[in-house]
Amino acid sequence: MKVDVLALFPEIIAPALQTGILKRIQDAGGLIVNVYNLRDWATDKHKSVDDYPYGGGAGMILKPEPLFSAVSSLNTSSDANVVFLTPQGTPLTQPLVEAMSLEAHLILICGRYKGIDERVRQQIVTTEISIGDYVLSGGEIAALVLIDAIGRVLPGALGDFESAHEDSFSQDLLDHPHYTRPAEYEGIEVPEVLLSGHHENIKKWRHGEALKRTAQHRPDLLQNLELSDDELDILKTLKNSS
Ligand code: 6GU
Repeated sequence: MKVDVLALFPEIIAPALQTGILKRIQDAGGLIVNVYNLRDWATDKHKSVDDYPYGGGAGMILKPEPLFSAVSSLNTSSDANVVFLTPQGTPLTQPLVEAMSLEAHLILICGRYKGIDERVRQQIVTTEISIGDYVLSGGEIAALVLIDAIGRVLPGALGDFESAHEDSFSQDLLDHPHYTRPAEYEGIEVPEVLLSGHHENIKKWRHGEALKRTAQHRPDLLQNLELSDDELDILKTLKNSS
């Protein structure tokens, strides 16, 4: 997969790509990321990429010309998914990440200031994505979030391929608690079932804990699930204890 990023602050993105799983998948050839400065496509002598909004109001708008020429120089075979990172976009979810991970070429447009000229959105943007209901100062960090989330599900990214499928959200529930050694820390003990070696009981305990956490932190996720009687019983004990 190839990802081209158009940004006003490429230096926010480039260093983060040089670490961990993102570096490994790039070194293995599974992912190519190029980060470009949109200013390289500015046409005037001041290299300006933004301008005042028609109709007035606060904030600056990214001009159409640099974005049109940058995208046409990067999208030579016209088959890229041109993604605009914006708080007005479709909320990013794990299924959307997995769908996007199957694409061959993404061009990510990072906004700054008030936004981009609407003609860019209409004519060249194919997907608009938001990473959550809050406002960032620019799309660079959102682009990084998207690249990280996609990178880790690409084939070969995780040493243990299964671990991506055991993730929180791959089963529509939040993750269960985890423990490592020591078995007792400052008097706080690891739940006994985890030391029992009884795989069936461990699996049951983990599922129950995942269910309880989801009910406490993200009850909205349970609306999408058909819960078994056993699962409903677990949630009932939660209600009685709180
Ligand atoms: Cl994609 N961009 C900005 N600027 N703010 C955001 C966002 C994106 N997603 C959530 N907030």
